[in-house]
This record gives sequence, C-alpha cells and structure tokens, in this order.
Amino acid sequence: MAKAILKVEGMSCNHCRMAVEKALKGINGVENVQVDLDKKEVVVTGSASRDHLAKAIKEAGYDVIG
Ligand SMILES: [Cu+2]
Repeated sequence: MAKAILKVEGMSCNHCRMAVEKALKGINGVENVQVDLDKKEVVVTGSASRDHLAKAIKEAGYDVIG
C-alpha cells in the first residue's frame, strides 16, 4: 500500500485536523489518514494519487507546501 506524506500549512487546531481528514477520506482509494498538527504533516495510505490528495487539501482551505 502506498504512503504519501504531505506538508500542510495552516492547520492549527482540532477543527482543521478534522476538516483535512474528512476531505481526504472522501477520496476514492484513501485507506487511512493521520494528521500531525505539530509537524504540520499529513500521512495518507492508500492508492489515491498525490496530486489528488493535494487538491482536496487545498479545496478544504489549506496550503500544501511539500
Ligand atoms: Cu483549526
């Protein structure tokens, strides 16, 4: 199973974490989402493409910086 780690700017609280998780879990092929607010990291496992993940995060209102 593929694993993608994305650096996301703008997540500051539990609400942000939930919003990003919800956006990503709605994508076909996403198995699991872990958000680390301290590291500003989102770890996604599954078969969805990185571009697709980044697009969903941006649409939820956060910036993908890497
Ligand atoms: Cu927040």
